[in-house]
Amino acid sequence: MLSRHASLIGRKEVFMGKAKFGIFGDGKELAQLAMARAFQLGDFRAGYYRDQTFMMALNELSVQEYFAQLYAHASVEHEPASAGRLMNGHFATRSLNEDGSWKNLTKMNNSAADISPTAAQMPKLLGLAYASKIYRQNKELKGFSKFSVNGNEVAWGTIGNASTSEGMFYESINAAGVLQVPMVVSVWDDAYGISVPNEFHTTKGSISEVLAGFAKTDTAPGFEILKVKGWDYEALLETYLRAGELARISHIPVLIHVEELTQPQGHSTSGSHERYKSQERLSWEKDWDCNTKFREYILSNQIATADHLDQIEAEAKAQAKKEKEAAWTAFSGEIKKELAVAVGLLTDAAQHSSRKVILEQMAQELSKTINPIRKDVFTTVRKSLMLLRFDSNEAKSKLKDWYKAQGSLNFDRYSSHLYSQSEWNVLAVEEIKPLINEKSPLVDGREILQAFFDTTLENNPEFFAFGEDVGKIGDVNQAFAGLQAKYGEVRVQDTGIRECTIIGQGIGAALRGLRPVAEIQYLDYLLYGIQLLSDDLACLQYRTKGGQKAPLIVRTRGHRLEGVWHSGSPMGMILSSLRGMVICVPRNMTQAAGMYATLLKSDEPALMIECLNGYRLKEQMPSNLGEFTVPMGKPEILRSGKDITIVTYGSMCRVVLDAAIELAEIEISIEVIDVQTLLPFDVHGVIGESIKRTNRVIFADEDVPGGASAFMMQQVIEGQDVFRFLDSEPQTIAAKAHRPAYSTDGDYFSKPSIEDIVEQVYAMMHETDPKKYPAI
Ligand SMILES: Cc1ncc(C[n+]2csc(CCOP(=O)(O)OP(=O)(O)O)c2C)c(N)n1
Ligand SMILES: [Mg+2]
Repeated sequence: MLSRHASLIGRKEVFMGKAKFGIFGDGKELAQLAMARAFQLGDFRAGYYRDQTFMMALNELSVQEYFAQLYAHASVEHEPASAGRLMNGHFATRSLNEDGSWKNLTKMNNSAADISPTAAQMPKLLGLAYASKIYRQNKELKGFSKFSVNGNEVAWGTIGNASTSEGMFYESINAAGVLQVPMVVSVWDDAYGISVPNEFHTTKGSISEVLAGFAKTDTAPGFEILKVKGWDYEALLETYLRAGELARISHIPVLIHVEELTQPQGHSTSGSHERYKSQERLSWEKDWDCNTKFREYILSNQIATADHLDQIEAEAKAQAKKEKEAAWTAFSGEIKKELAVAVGLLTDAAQHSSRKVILEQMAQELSKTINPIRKDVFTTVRKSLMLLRFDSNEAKSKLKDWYKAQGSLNFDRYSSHLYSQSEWNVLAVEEIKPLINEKSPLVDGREILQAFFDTTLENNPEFFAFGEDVGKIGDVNQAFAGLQAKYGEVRVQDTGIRECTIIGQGIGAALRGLRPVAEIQYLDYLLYGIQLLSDDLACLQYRTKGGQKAPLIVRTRGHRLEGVWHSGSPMGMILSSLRGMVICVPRNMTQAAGMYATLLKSDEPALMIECLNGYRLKEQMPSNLGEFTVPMGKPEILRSGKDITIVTYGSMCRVVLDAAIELAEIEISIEVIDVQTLLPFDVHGVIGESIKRTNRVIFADEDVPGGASAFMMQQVIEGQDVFRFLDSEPQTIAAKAHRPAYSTDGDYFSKPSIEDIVEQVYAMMHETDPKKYPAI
């Protein structure tokens, strides 16, 4: 009843204009009570916006916190799930202490941080369940007692009936069946997805029927598939306790199809369901409302009297109202205080200004705002500072100082935690140089990686790797060759061809203290997983304001090889969608091994793009593998020069270095810089310093024009104050806008070649000194 009244009041708050949007859990209460009964400490939930009752039943969400999120109260204390960063109905518990260290998750009720895209909770759910399997099977993880007790933890998922149409849902279900992980998925079936009924979503209109082929048999493992009515409390309890037991004890995945749920207030505040539901359906929903049915059940079984239930409801309603008011007072009180200070400072500044009348009027209007938000305050202050631009007095300075101080508070409120703010952030990892001398053996690049993974598997029990062909053959380029035989299938694992859930498997496992390397076989196939990386992993720390972390390393290989789908280098796409992750672009395998070591010492998620053509190139084997680290955000000058700086990364380093040799023969001196990591990007301004020496710069890569080369240019030109040192227009060199055509000729005419670089550099020199460098 408390949850129901929170929903009913919530909708009114939106219609009164106190919140922008509302989506509520009414009509799904009873099943969630049953799920909460079966949920145990250490378990995880990954679900969606209907789960408020479950969270409240576990005492992980108060009604006050619920309303704080509805109002977008930008405060961890008041809104612990997202600090006001997410729409209402996005639930999360805080796995981390304030310093970013892990809490003891086995002593908590855990909920992974929700995201809005339908079904995108599923791949992560798979990973959360899979972590239990790893903890149970890898006996060396006994010391990881903060995260698991013998893998007994169940991952509980929830999803709407309509959202099961997404590919991610089926991919996750299949993977869970293959992996046999303790995952219990509840489908809250209210027969609709917004306005669209089940017949348009699901073959046969029933998800449990469609999934029947996944059911386990006496001889073949699979799913336990259960069906239950969402208003039948006894059956719900029995179903959930049974599901929990099967998953917990035997690691059998379970699907619970919860039918006959309702939406008393329709889908959300965006519309009314009277528009698309028949009168018959609407009246059925009224009669079969789970709370109404529960009341009938209690009365008919004489568990409580009608008076008692009325009293409970009245108390629940009063409590919901009281907590709503407390949430509003806390939220609006903070802003009203800021508003009062701003009005005071503005009025003072007005007294000394020739724009007194208009400034006073602005202050007055601001003070009269009904339900003010921060935007009202700061719009007025910023507009007034523009009006005061010719003034110079103490009152104006005070206003300006206050505005500046609020700027850093607002940065913390709305923009902090894109990257880790803990002591384990990547920038804090100390550089340790690789030990190489003339006696160091010359080996294939892939052997360096293989040796690195070998020592890491040996020394870090929480480290493991999985992906397509990673297990038995040790990945398609052999960096894990022989390591499954040495460390077992739990540590080095083959998966199905399912990039999206490979990523989800990694996210879920990393959320539970493990250090997975999830492999995507080729960079071009990252597209299958990039939605999840973008929507879930990259923004995880940000959207929980440091409440959760998942330091997953995604390993892939890209750049130069052959053809449209094996040699793409879609770095601009990656950079734009994965802010919040570290993006490593090592030029060789020694650098890659050092970067992996850095990442494993940090708590940030990362994407590692190895050079496809680098595995068989010779490199010297360092003697301190696993120890040496490559600093993030620190470019390396590969060749010094005085005429032009060329900034590049990955496989293009060799192409540019070869071009630099040819250019040296015609007396053009090129400084070549490898950025090494695109995110973070050159944090100490190494490139800017180089440009101050050469006064010319070209940003080169093999992405499309305007992709990552444009990103690098923006970072340097806007971020490193070099514009005034440039004697030539800064330029980019990129691949053609189309994907690379097949074979060597296709590559030559699609990607930047040595000749392309030589000619573009020469043209730049020609422009500066046509006599010395006549047109070719
Ligand atoms: C990928 C994606 N597509 C569309 C939406 C918009 N959307 C939000 S909820 C919803 C309907 C979901 O219905 P269902 O899964 O049955 O859950 P219910 O709301 O009925 O509980 C849609 C289409 C979304 N959030 N994500
Ligand atoms: Mg639905």
